[in-house]
Amino acid sequence: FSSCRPRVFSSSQSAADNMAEEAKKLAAYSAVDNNVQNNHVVGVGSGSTVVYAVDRLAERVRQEKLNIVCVPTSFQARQLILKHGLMLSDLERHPELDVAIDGADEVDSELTLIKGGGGCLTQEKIVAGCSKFFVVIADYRKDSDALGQQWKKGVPIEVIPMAYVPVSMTIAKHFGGEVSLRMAVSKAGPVVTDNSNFILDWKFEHTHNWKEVNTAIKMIPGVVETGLFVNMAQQAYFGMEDGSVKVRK
Ligand code: ABF
Repeated sequence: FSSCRPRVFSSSQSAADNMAEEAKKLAAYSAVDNNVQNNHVVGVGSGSTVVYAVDRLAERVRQEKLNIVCVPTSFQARQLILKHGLMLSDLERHPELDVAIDGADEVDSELTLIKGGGGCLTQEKIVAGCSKFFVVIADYRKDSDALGQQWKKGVPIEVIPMAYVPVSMTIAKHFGGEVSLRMAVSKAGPVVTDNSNFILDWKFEHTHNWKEVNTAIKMIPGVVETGLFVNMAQQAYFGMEDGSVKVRK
């Protein structure tokens, strides 16, 4: 099974978690209502916030008889599309998308993102890169002035399994911080992505020129993709604690 499976909250989740869930729904509904039109090809992201976006997409298709096609970014996204009876497609049939809607782990003031907390960063970045318009949806906890302020788990980096040690050493040597192999919850072994690769989490110590760092890390032999999305998102919709929606452009 992919690591990009929707998280299941226990019934005893705190009031704070309930508030965050409401905020996710607010952001997702607002982003879908303001950016998806009839005959659109829509990139569907991964994670728990996107679940609300797909709910709203399906509702609008039913109510407005919209003709839309969905391209998934993970096993989880594909399952969501199928579950809602939405039209499933892929990049072979639709290499150019009208809009991609996806979550994020953190969004800074310049719309630079950390993504990949759920392990789906590579296909998410490919689909976002194929879209004319890329919209991020998130609750207020992801709204940040600088990467690392809110999200403490570091930048996910997808690597070819045989290279994870030298890649870890190179990143730590050139950029500092700590690099760890992402282990499955069971600790029985490493997380394996939808592309059969491993994930490293780089806990950086200070802010960087993220455009330069992203390029440099991608050049390391064995690196497949980073969770740094630089100059890719056009808008971010944040559901706020007070029930409002903040849009960053
Ligand atoms: C995907 O889901 C990932 O890129 C990101 O790490 C994660 C966000 O999950 P959630 O919406 O559950 O916070 O978008």
